Amino acid sequence: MFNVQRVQFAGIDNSSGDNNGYADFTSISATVQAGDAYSITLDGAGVFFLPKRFRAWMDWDQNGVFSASELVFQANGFGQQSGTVTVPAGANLGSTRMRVNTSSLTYQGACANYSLGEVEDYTVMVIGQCQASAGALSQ
Ligand SMILES: [Ca+2]
Ligand SMILES: [Ca+2]
Repeated sequence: MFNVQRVQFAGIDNSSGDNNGYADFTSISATVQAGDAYSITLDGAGVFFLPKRFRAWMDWDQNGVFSASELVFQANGFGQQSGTVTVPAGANLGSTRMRVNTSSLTYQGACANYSLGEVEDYTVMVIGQCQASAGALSQ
């Protein structure tokens, strides 16, 4: 047991427990706006004396590859870890895959196979920057 226990990001709040290495939660989605920043919190379960390393990627260009520049979060410790993810102003709009992982002794890549940890995928819907405006009451 060494797994991603809970993922919170932009409306996603999924307490998944142990999914035996990998879980496809792409049916769960968050909606984010290009150019805006959102908090992310990842929690894990494991062995008390091993720190947990967390990473998250967003496939902003939707090319099916998590590149180094798409690593949006990285933190380690014994408890839950939080940070901020800023959606690039130029991110492609629409369905974007988010991948999170946890590992112990070293950080792992987005496509790594490794023994101690877990990987989960989610969907992030990127919408365009809101350009609303409103007038004031004048007399
Ligand atoms: Ca899990
Ligand atoms: Ca990509």
